[in-house]
Amino acid sequence: MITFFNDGHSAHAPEFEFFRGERVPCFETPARAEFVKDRLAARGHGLRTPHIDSASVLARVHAPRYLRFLENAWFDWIALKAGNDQRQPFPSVWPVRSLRSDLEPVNFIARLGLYSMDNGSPLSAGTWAAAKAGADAAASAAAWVAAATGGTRASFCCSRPPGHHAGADFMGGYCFLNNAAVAAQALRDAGAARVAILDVDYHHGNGTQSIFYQRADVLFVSLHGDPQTEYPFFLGHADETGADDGEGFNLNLPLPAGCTALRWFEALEQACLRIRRFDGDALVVSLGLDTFAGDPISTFSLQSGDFSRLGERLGALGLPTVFVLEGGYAAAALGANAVNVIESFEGV
Ligand code: SP5
Ligand code: ZN
Repeated sequence: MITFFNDGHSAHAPEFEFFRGERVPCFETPARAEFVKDRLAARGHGLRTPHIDSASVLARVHAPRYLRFLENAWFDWIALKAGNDQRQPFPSVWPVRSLRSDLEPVNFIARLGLYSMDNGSPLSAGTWAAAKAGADAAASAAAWVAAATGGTRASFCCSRPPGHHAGADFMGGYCFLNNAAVAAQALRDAGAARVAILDVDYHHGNGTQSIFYQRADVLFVSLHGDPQTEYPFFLGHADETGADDGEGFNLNLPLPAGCTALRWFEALEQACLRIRRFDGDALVVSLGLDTFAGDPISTFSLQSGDFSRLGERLGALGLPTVFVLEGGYAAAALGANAVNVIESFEGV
């Protein structure tokens, strides 16, 4: 499968995040993308350099003031104090209920809180560059599929940082720019009247859901750990079905933490039935691989062979498809698991 690889990904390399009150090494590492790249190369999949500037699509998916903040965030941070280039900023205050989010404070950490849903999305010097290059990779993968003439094309956006927790105006869950939303919007702009998004990451894709919640032209379907116990906790319940024009175009299939692969595939079947009924022109798959049994922060139990079964089922939908890499933190297994999906999709 043609893969658009974000060569700029390694510019985003924060050192640590917080876990149980302690600083721990980041789970979302540059090595993740390199493991996938190595496996793709070993299996003979063509790697392409992204060639599309996603700026105009980004402006349709994200709020202008958030994009401005993110692009300048590291510069603003290091300008604050000598030595900040050796420190990571984290938010410490958030505009929850009754606080104002219409005004952008001057204080940098306050602005970081305004534009964050958690303290789990560490920034580094190259975060904007890496995230923007990732959005370019998503737009490029979408353009490749949109340009298909006869036959069904598919492409893979192999990038990090991931994107599905990022909303129109906030970062979260290691995500800054919503690559799956960029791919879906790019497909729409290229002429697809209706696009389905299937999110199979362990965590609910709250950012993607919220971006398209009021729209009927983009269906969002997600299977994920039940938000009652699993991150992102505050979205992803079954009663979230869409609003306004988008009513009926959002389907969440939360699953209990620790559930079996059998149960997961039953939910996948429900998801596929909904996607088939939607009858869209293209599919975007938010391909999180943290449903893997060996994942260090998740509780599902898919084995490497199950990712082949996933790819096969998605291939049977017969839709032009853009795969977008999301989570998955058992880094050394990521290559085999990702390649199992895309090869089985193509019937290899
Ligand atoms: C894209 C993506 O997969 N983002 C996930 C963000 C999850 N951040 C919260 C991590 C909480 C880790 N809890 C670990 C429990 C281990 N026993
Ligand atoms: Zn995840």
